[in-house]
Amino acid sequence: MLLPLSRSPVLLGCLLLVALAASNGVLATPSKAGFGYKLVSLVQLPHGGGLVGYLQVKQRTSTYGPDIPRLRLFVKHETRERVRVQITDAEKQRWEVPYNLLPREPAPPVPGAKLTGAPFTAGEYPGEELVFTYGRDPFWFAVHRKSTRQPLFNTSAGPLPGGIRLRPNDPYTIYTTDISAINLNTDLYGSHPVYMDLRSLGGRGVAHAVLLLNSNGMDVFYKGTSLKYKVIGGLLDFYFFAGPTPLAVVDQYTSMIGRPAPMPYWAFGFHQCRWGYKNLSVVEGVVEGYRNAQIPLDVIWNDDDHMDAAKDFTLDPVNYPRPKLLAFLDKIHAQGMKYIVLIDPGIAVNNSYGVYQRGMARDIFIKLDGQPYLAQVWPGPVYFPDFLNPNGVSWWIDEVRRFHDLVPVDGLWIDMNEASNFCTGKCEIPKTHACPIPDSKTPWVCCLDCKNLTNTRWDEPPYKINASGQTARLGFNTIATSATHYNGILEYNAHSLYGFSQAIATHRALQGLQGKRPFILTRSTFVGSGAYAAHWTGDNKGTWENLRYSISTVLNFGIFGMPMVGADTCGFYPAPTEELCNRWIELGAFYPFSRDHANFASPRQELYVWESVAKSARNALGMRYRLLPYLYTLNYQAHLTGAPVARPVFFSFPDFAPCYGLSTQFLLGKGVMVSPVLEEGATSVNAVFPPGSWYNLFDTTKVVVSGGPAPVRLDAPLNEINVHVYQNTVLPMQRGGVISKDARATPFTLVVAFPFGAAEADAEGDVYVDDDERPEMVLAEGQATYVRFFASVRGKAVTVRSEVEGADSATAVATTSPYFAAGDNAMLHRHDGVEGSKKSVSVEVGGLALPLGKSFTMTWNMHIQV
Ligand code: MIG
Repeated sequence: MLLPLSRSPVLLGCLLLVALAASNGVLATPSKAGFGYKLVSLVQLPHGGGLVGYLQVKQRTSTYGPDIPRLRLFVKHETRERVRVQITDAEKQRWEVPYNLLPREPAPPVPGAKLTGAPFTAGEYPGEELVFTYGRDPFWFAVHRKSTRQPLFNTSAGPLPGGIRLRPNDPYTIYTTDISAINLNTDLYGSHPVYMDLRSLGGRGVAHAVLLLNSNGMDVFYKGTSLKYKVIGGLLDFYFFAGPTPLAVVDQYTSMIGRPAPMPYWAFGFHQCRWGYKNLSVVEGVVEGYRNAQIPLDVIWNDDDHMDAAKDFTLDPVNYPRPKLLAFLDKIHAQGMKYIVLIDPGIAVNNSYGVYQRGMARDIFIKLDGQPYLAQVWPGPVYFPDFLNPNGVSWWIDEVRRFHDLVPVDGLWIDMNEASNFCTGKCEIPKTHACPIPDSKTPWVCCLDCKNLTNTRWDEPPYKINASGQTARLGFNTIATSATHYNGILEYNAHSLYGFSQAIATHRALQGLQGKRPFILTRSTFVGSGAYAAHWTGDNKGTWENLRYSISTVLNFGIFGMPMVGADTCGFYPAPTEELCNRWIELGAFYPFSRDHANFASPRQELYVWESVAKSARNALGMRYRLLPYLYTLNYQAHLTGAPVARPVFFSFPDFAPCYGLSTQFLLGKGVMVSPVLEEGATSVNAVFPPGSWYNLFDTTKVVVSGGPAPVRLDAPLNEINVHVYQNTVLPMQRGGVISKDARATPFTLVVAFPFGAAEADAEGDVYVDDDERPEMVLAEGQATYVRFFASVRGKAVTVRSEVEGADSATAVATTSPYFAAGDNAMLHRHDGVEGSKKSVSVEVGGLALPLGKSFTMTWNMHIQV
């Protein structure tokens, strides 16, 4: 529930008063004496099936409509570390996130056969890690940790411990909205009603998470001592994840919502995009500009400029003629570069447009009053395909296939899928004037004839969430909330699932089509989107403030299970300064998803435009490309365990409370710290380092030995960014290059970092290698290799040992020569420490070749003088 942008991703403290779900019946927990519900029965289902109980309303109210008289409570410890508490109408089924979109354990149906079990009379219901407790009259519930009895959540709104670091903001509105990301404290493109809570207890950091799985609009109020959810539909379906470490939390969370999608290797290369590459020659010139400047570039993008009259899946015959585009793609593909284009969900209403005709023939558009719902986006009048409709999905898969036959794109960018509409309400094509294709210079002017819908409870619900900062119109600049999807599903309920459902359909389309690992970039996201797509943070501004916000947004998405994320480097609009663009690429080079993108009205901001920016880019992206094997290994780990690629510092140092609120620095993986300059005019940065030795990756002779929370002042001249590797780390690196395909063919180097001056210490690391084309990212013999590195320094000897996962016949290669040699390229650099007589023991082992899919073990014995 941490909205992007405005705050650090840390919630400290706990508490909670739950909720209220209005609109087809209200369910409310007690706030005033005599109100709320009482628990009238409770049974334990056999075979660990959970608890089922019934709640009776105590005294009816009609604040937001009639109360639901009887509620059904369902509690289940679904895993050791996860408990689910679901409250819904006992008599009739309510809307919930469709199980086919987000597969999960079913709850018993309502209404259903009477559930029988043994009466449950105990005061608490323990699982392995978490305990559910409750009160009968009035009904309340709480969840606490079994081991420590520490309370995590309590609806009786008692006083709770801990300080809160979250900036109070009333309310946090969650409802997918196309509102540019420069706006703070508002609903944005995605819906993630989840938070992570990290507390320092007796010097130890302890984390858990709470998800309210619900796709309806909601306001969440944070009062400093409590949270209140005001949800306008669906169920109260809470999931509690026990942690207790931040990594355990994301592991537990993504095991439920879906593991992050594996990304192809090239996706970790650098991407260049712009709205307004008006023809193919301009695009060719950009690729050339990067080559000439020797700045890495893997992927070149088109926004909607390649389209014929802004219509999806078409090519502008004049500016992007197909034969020329194909020749260009042949050329860049041969070099290992990739090409991605944008599509919008709105399909132009146009009888001579095949995509539209086929959609009409298959009846797959969202409807209002029995007719396709008419909206307006870039092509003018449009209909929105319904991705909840199985025919809509198969139609989409077919359209993607047809487009791919036309243009062999390597991925798709799905924009505007909140969904965004230039009009509001029920609209018609005007009879009196033409409705032209909107000019991108005067966007957002609705040319349809529209009337606001005020006549249904879905358009004007009794409780108005604060969507778009408006208090009146839920359907403002989106699909009317009384419109219907497949099977009569209301837009009111499914609104925030639109981008999620489109990402799933697009993923299926690309996967089936290419037999390769799909790459999809989506703007609107929901719980579980990370299993299908990458995300960029939307329309940001080229300001220092927005540069800073990008970090917390990126970190939030890592926690949301969507680790492939980045912000538009140098800002989407209006115009970055040269200095800002320097600092932005230095930071952006370390976003998991690294792309420069700009608005048509912005001046050109490709990285070669300014010589100083080019220099910063060569430096920072040069380091990124050397770190590609590490980033790709983080991608593998994200896919296995949900571990974010870019992480808050507290993920590795949960006991180091001074880093809890830190969103000016972050970690890549476990031990690579990025400390960017975020202030105009600064040439140094005050960085916080958890205790230990941190080696500057650009020059490992520079070491920070941190003793505690006091910030360390680091030099940061205009073209330099500080990136440090933590002690006890073995970092796999290669030589880099300007295209990832070439970079990944270069020799490996291991950077091994020990505590500064230590005579005895260990370090470890790992690397995952595969061909990056297969849809699955798994360790399979002959297809992928996963190597773990162990290094130790004992006295004067450094040993590096590697183990291949799954290899039974490992061979050992050992040398005892003082300076390691294992092949002609092998080298060992020893760096002497900088401080007095103490010597640093950061070493680099080079000349490492990792055969793909082969079992092997390498051992080195290296003696260095320390
Ligand atoms: O109404 O396709 O966030 O990245 O350049 C604007 C044009 C539509 C919004 C996206 C932005 C993209 C732009 N799109």
